[in-house]
Amino acid sequence: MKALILNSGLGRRMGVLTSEHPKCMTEVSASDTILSRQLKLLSRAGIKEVVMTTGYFDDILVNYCHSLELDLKYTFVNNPLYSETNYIYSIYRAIDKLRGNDIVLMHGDLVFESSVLEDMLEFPESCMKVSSTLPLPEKDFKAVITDGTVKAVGVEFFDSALEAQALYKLNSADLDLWLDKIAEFCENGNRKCYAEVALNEITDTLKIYPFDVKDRLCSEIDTPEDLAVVSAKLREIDNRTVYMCFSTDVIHSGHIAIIRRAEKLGKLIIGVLSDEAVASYKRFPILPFEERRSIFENINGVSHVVKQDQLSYRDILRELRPTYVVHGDDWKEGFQKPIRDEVLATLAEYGGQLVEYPYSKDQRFEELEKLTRAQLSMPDLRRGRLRKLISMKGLVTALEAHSGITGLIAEKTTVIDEGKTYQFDAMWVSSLCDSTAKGKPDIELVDMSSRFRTIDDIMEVTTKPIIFDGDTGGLAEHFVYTVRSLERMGVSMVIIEDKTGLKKNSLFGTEVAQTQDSIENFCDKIRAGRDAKKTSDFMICARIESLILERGMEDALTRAYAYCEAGADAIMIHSRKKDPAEIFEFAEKFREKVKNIPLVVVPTSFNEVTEEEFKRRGVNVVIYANQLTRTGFPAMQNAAQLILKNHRAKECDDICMSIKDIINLIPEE
Ligand code: SPV
Ligand code: MG
Repeated sequence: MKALILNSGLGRRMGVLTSEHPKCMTEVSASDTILSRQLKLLSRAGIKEVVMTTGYFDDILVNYCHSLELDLKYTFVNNPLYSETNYIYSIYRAIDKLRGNDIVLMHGDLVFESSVLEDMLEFPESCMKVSSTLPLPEKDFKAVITDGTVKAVGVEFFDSALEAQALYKLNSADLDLWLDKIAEFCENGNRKCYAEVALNEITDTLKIYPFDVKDRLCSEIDTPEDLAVVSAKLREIDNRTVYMCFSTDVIHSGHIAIIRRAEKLGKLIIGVLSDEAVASYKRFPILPFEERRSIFENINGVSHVVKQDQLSYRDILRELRPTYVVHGDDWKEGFQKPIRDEVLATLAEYGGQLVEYPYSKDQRFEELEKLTRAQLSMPDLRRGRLRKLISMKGLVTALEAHSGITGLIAEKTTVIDEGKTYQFDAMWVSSLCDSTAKGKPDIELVDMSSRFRTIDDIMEVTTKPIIFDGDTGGLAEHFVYTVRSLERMGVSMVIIEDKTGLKKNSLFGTEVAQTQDSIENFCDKIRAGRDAKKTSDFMICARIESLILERGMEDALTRAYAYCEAGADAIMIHSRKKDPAEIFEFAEKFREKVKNIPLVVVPTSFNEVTEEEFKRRGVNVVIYANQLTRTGFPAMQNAAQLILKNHRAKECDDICMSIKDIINLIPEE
């Protein structure tokens, strides 16, 4: 593809502005002339060769082009009769340099925005710039459109016409036909008409399609007034900003392609999603925020990088007010749709625009993504993630899981509310629910091998961190083996409670006989566990039963400090009261002394307190300990009763998941 720029004319209507150089050298901005802008845009669009016709101030023009030091090869063709012929003759003189090439043809006084050229070059057919939104000019070019193609170009046509400019992309076969006609005209002495007069004679054989740029800038400069209007528009274009947000830690060619397109729309600002926001909807980022930020900072064409703290774009768009937001069109459906809707609403507040490009799936990227997910489920990567999430988010949530399927529910359930996405951060393998699933009481009856089997089932199909309910931890001599096994499996935290003897579920409180361990014994157990673990990732959490057993706040706090001293990585305080007052009091007093050790709560009874309030009060882990079990079993009992009552299954169909859905629930890998 070559460019043909017609620069033989003088541009008398520009007055003094063209007294020392041709019109194309008129400045349109602080850094560019009409010509330097054209040439830079051509070069950026990948054009390597420019044929330029010259006339007035020929030498000045040639020297000027070379002085720009662009990566372009020039062929200058002088029209010695520039003052008495039209550009039809200039083109005629350049015929040898043009035949057989695809070309983009433009008048030397044309100023257009980069996307006009880029998009035109991507248009598959020969085409001419028109605008369906601009009014028809009185004296300038218009194109008559019939049956979807350009039938005639000239200043005299008004019917079925659109505003047009001498900016064409011509495939070589079409160009050659036009050149033949131009040659015929010039050789018959017809050198003063527009080249389009020759074109109009052959529009039955040569199809030129209208390329509608609507309101995008593509104007010629004929007068100082035109210059003022175009310069102002260019200033507005130069001030345009584009915003894109990325969460990825693997950049592929599809991302680069979309960045290339985005930067052409204006100054490109990249938002990089914070670790917390990524973890909330996707998967734990392999590369932390700072790394991801520096990758984008080093991509050519990126003006600067900002942090986007949440999945919602609303706040950042209100702050930056970008002219455009660019995104792949994949978010029109699915879980990102509400975010897109919110972007559209926010852009509408100030007149911004959403630009969407077709989303290109990249096979290698998908494979990498799959691999990354698989890696995240591996013990070494999974184990440390709870600690990281706590320090990243301040407060993490865990949902009970007692099987592969409940693990998948804890892993995948997503809720989008007001542009924010919510998922559970971790899973709780409860002794109550694990025992219940096996039809056994919660009295440390289910042995460790069976409990480990449950962990294994969950681990096989999920990636999120696991918190294991270790009951009393058993004897200190046994606990060290449990610690090592759990750590090896990739469990992130074990919680052991300071009870001894036959443990009963805490929610019985003092209704059943339960013995609290001595501080000394329990501290010994914590110390033994601490010494047994091999990594700092693995956490031992000491659970205090003083409030459950009604031993008072002082006892709870004394134990908390002692357990921290003994090396507990976290403290869990439990209560079975509906009123959260004692939990709040504990949290407040504990935080007065201990700042950095995470605090865990299980709000089964005090369930009116929100996560936000817990966070404010210094809690770091909220465990929803049994809700899947407690909702699942009544549904199953109901189904069993319906079948028994009706002597058939039809009546319980309405409450059943379809066979198709159940089959599709778990996709094969
Ligand atoms: C469990 O879920 O097994 C627990 C929490 O230990 S609680 O049932 O509240 O004691
Ligand atoms: Mg338990």
